[in-house]
Amino acid sequence: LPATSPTGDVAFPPGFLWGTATAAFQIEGATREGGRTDSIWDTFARIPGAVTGGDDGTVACDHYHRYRDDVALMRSLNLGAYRFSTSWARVRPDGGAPNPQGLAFYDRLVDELLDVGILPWVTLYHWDLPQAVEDAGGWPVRDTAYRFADYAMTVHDALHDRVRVWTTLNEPWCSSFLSYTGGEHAPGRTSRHDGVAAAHHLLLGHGLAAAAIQEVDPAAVVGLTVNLTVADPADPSNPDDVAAAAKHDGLFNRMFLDPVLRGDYPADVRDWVAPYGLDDLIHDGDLAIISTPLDALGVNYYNGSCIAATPPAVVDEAVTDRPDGVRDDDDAPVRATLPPTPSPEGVHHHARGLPRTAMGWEVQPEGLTRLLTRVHRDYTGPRGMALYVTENGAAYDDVPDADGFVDDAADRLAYLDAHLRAVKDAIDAGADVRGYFAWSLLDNFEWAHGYSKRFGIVRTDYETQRRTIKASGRWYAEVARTGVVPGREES
Ligand code: PNW
Repeated sequence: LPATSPTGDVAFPPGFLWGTATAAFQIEGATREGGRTDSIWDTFARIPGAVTGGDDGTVACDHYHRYRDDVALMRSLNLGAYRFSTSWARVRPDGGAPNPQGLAFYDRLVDELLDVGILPWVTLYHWDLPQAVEDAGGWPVRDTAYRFADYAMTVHDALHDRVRVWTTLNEPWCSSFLSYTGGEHAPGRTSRHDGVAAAHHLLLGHGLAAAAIQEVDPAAVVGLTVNLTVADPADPSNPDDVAAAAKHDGLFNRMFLDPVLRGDYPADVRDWVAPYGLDDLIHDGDLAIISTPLDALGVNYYNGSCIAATPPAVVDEAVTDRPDGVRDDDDAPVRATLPPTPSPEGVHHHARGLPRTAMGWEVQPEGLTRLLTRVHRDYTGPRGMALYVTENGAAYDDVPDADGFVDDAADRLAYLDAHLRAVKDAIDAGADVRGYFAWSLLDNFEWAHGYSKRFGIVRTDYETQRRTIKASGRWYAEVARTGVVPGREES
């Protein structure tokens, strides 16, 4: 496997975009400043046991006040692009009228980025729905799609003179199934009906916003970011495992890719979710809106999936022994090993003994090569669309020295190195991949894990808010400067 063996220098094509990614709720803090009101993550974090350590987003990385320093940090890392999200609850508090103070923050951030020559890559929704919109029904309600498109245009109006790249949603699988069916993310519901309805309305909101931006701004680069996996059968000679892997691929990958890039839900997916009411949710014209032609697709990849039709013999204690109490009921069965929850009926995740990150996620870089090659072949290539890896990275249990420096050469740096080699393998195989964003610029609020999981290439000291570039960050700065992943010594 060329992607995993430490070999020589790997040069990326000229113009390849090097960036890092963050999300508003994970870094901004200042949740009660500048007119912002609660999002579903503010509310969720107040539920005892919902977030590890009782952590919340009140301060986070204090990026709202430190954005100038953070942009200077990005400049010192030689980054060409910065993927960040805007907070709906800051821009339209309570989902209501536009808030000039909220917009002014993103205005300043964009100016600061442009001043140092970093491309602003705006994501309009990274999971922080205004609580008031949730109170009106949230994503399972059709009206939320229209409210999202309206909010999207508020941001576009304010920034379009300087922002060219627009991503509507980050990871609709997470904001539907992980949030409304798995109960693991805000708003913490556990209903398959709600998950399916949320998924359709997220896709509808995506299409409405994409079309509205394109109509007023033909030069805009408009895209969607999805989290994808490669689903491999545990036993390729067992037809039940093969079918279970296809089901996982259907409900995790194709349920989102097909309507957007092929104009319809796949037939097998329609059958699986029919009991949860998908057919009634689809109004005439929805699929045409959802399949609005896009300029780019963002792919987030963290791990592959090994799928079987039956549970593994040994249940992973680290996962089932949840300190916050397992929220499983008939609607959301307990997961056997590894993410994601919820698993559809007859879909079981097995561990393969691959190395794991601190999230418990298996490290499988060659999966990224196969994934990008497949997405290019089946979805984006025929449409002439560009692919970007909009997130990839790893949490590890960092041990800082007295100066706050983290030597993560053996884990996070190695993870990024292996995955970048995998991206290059996909490019060599013909996939039109034009950029890569490391997740994340900074250690930040890792959702239900709070501050206990660190994904940054820069360390955040949450006591002092001091940022210290890790070994992986120094390495990535060189990659971004040279466009070359340097050869590694065999250890
Ligand atoms: C992504 N899963 O989340 C998000 O876009 C980031 O905000 C987040 O910090 C990062 O990855 C690391 O977790 C995911 O269960 C969370 O399959 C869970 C899953 C996938 C993506």
